[in-house]
Parts: sequence; C-alpha cells; structure tokens
Amino acid sequence: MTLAESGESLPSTSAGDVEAGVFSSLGENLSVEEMEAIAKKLRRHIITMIGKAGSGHPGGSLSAVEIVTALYFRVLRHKPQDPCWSDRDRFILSKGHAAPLLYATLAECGYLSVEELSTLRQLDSRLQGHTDCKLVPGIEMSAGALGQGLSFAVGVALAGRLNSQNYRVYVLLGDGECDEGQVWEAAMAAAHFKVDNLVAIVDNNGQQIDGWNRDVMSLEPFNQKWQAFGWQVIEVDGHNLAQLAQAFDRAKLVKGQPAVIIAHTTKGKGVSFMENNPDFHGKAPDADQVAKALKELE
Ligand SMILES: Cc1ncc(C[n+]2csc(CCOP(=O)(O)OP(=O)(O)O)c2C)c(N)n1
Repeated sequence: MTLAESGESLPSTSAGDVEAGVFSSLGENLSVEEMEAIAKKLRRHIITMIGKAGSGHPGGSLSAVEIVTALYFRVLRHKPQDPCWSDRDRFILSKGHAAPLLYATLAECGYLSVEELSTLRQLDSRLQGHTDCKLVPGIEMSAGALGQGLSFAVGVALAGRLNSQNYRVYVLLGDGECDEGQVWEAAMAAAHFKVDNLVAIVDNNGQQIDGWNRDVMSLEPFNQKWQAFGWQVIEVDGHNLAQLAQAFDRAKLVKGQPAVIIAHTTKGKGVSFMENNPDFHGKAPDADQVAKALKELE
C-alpha cells in the first residue's frame, strides 16, 4: 500500500519510547525542515569524502540519505556515547558500498569526529570503502558482499527475542541486492519464525551496478513478492521524511510477521548530474564536479 502525501508535520511518537540519554529522544523533536537540513549535510559529507578519496559509491549513498536520516535522528534508540549498549536498536547496512553515508551519519551523531571522514579509503583509516564492524564504533556488521544483511538481521532479531530484549532491528537493502537468492531465503525464514521485531527497508532506486534493474534482472512484481513471502509491505517516497517517519511508526505496530518498507528513491539524489546516472554508481566526482555538487547542495 502507498502512504498518501502526509503533509509537513511528523507524527508524534509515544513518550514511553523516550529514555534519558538515548539519542532518538532528541530526534523526536526535530521538524521536517531540521531533518532535511541534516540530510543536506550528509549529502555534502558524502560528496566531499568520496571526492577526496578519489573512489567510492556516491549514487547509492545519496539515494538512501533520507532513510538513514529518519532512522538515526528519529527512529532508533541508540547512545552514541555507548555504542555497545545491549538494548540499542540495531541498524544493519546490508548494501555495504553505501559506507560513506553511514560514516557521515555516525559522525553527525557523535560516534566519530567529522574530521575523520576525510580519511575515507586511506591506508590505515578505520573508514574503509566497505564497512568493518571491528574498526568503527556503531557499525553492526561488516558488509560489502551483497545479499547477507537480511540473514544477519534475522539472527540478531531472533537473538533479541530469545534473550527477552525489546530492541528492534532495521536492515537496509539495495534493490539490485535483492537479485541475490540469499535475500529470499532470509525473507522466508523471517516470516516462518514470525520475526516482528525486524524491519527491512529497500532503497528502491531502480538501478544497480550496470544500469536499470529492469534490464539486468527484473524484480517486479516486487511488492507482491514480499507479500507472498509473508511480509507486511509499506511503500513510500524514500525522500519524503514525513512519509518515512509515518512508515516506521506503522511498521512498529505490525505483529506476527516482519515488515518491509519499499522506499522509492532516485540514485544520486540531490546532485543533478548524478541523478539516475549509472556512471556514478561507483565513480568519484573530480574536483570540478565536487565543486558543482556542493554548490547545488548549498
Ligand atoms: C555478492 C556481490 N556481488 C556483486 C557485488 C558488486 N556490486 C557492488 S554494488 C552492486 C550493485 C548493487 O545494486 P543495489 O543493491 O541496487 O545498490 P545501489 O544501486 O543502491 O547502490 C554490485 C553488483 C558485490 N558487492 N557483492
């Protein structure tokens, strides 16, 4: 089902979710405009980092900015000063090539310094091209080999249930990544075990490494596939923070089955010459392009 345009006001979350010292207690008071300002900051970090590194994945980092902004600044209960807090909600970035987005977000939350972002992809840096959970505080799973994150997330969600913990697990997948068979094995398992503390979000930007999904390996009918695998499906505009907030609130209410948010996005979102341009799947902007992109993101 598609969420109707919900205007500019964010739905409120229950006061019971708020706990002193938990980061999302700050985020719950942010307006759409404030969240949009954070999203723009993240886009600027992504361009600057990848431009300086001279390599990386701008397209799929930019497309998921609002999804990750909504999660870290509104939805997740987490404590940047205590990254291993055992009751934290877990965010698992399965499309590990979008590491610059996660690093930028962790820096804006205070897990890392913003200065460290300029070390992306350098020898001995903690910020490698794909995420390494042993190096970077706040990263739950080392990723880069696509297709594994949903399986990992099911395990983490089941562990929470077995340990009587009430944390929730959020996993971000690429749509191209959903060409991997392992995604659908995990989808089956999650429904079979009624894993309702798990939310998958698909960054449905329509493209993958070689171009459009419809030309490489069509996923359609995508919504119905997830439903047939036993999931509750919510579709949103993945760049609309109010819709995303509402979708995450609704996903929390789903019981007895897992939920997936299909977020319709644009690859390279926010930078005109990167939008829907497969060249910028895994290519860095040169110095002129960095300047042009940052001008557009003022
Ligand atoms: C198992 C595996 N196969 C291939 C790759 C190479 N690869 C990196 S990104 C990518 C495309 C992924 O597309 P999608 O999941 O839609 O990501 P997005 O378009 O959002 O960047 C591929 C095939 C990989 N990282 N892992």
